[in-house]
Amino acid sequence: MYGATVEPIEDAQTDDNRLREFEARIARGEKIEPGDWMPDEYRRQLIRMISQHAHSEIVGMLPEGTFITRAPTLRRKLILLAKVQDEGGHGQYLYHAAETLGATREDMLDALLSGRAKYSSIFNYPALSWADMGAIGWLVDGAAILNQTMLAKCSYGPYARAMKRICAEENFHKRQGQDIVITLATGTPEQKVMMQDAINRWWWPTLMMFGPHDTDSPNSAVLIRWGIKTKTNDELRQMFINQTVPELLALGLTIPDPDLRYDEESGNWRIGPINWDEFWQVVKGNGPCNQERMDARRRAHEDGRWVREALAAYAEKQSGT
Ligand code: FAQ
Repeated sequence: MYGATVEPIEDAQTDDNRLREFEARIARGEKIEPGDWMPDEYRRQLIRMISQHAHSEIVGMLPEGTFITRAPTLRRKLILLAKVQDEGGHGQYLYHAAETLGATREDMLDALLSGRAKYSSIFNYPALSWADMGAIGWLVDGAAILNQTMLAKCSYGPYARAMKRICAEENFHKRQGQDIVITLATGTPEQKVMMQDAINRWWWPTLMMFGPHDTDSPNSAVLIRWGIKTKTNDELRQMFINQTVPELLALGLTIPDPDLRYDEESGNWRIGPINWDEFWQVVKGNGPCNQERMDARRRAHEDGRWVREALAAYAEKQSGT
């Protein structure tokens, strides 16, 4: 009875001390590693974010994957094939990073395939023409790079290290997107129309990718406190807008936003209102391609069943059990 009242107080004191030391380590810029003590909420937030990120990479293979057989030249086909394959690799690094926190691959995949897990809203939009490969590479990978360059400095070692490697590859992805956009925007009148149409369709969904405004972002405060995020959703979105708008305008393309204006005083490009109803509909599963994306992932998982079973049987045989 006596022990039962004393122990929780000691535990609470120990946890307070551990939390102080944990936060001091983050303040010193040290990385937190898998075996280190960490608050349960830090672990939960990281598993949530890293697994969503992994799912996004895997589902993100689908919009561009549909164009591998329709690339206009062999060279373009090889580049696109390599890019889509890279995204699959990114998913693997990220699932591994989440596993270091105790998440299992089976649980994460089950959450995705049963529709419980979130993945980036952007991949629920269709790729309709070859110009979309340019728009995805420049806009979507460009947005992902800004977010991931921040995450490469995050406090959790395995996530930060995965991000370093991923960012190097994403830079190549963005360049191939820019190359397609420049080719089409400076090509025939039909190519310019096709390119503009793709920018018109991908612009707003890309801005939504950064997540809700800071005032509506419940996770940001704790992520920033513990050095997982070092910039807010709105800060990164503004960086992306400032970087991308002048580059697209310089190519003679337009931005599908009648309210877009340059604010001399702050040096920022200001945009019109984002359609958050559309964003939440997509996040809730009602976007243009949510059903199609999930069907494709479930089919791929089923098709791969024999490989998983063969590997498990081989491992069992090797271990002699
Ligand atoms: N889509 O409180 P916040 C790529 C959810 S990788 C769907 O602001 P947080 C590479 C959010 O989960 C792209 N859901 O959330 C590539 C939360 O719900 P929850 C993916 C979204 O975590 C390129 C709720 O809204 N990148 O593109 C979205 O602080 C080309 C409230 O939001 C990452 O995952 C969204 N866009 O900030 C691949 C990076 N935004 O979980 C192929 C890592 C928000 O509480 C081709 N993740 N939600 O139920 C992050 O940096 C953050 O999680 C944010 C959201 C910034 C996405």
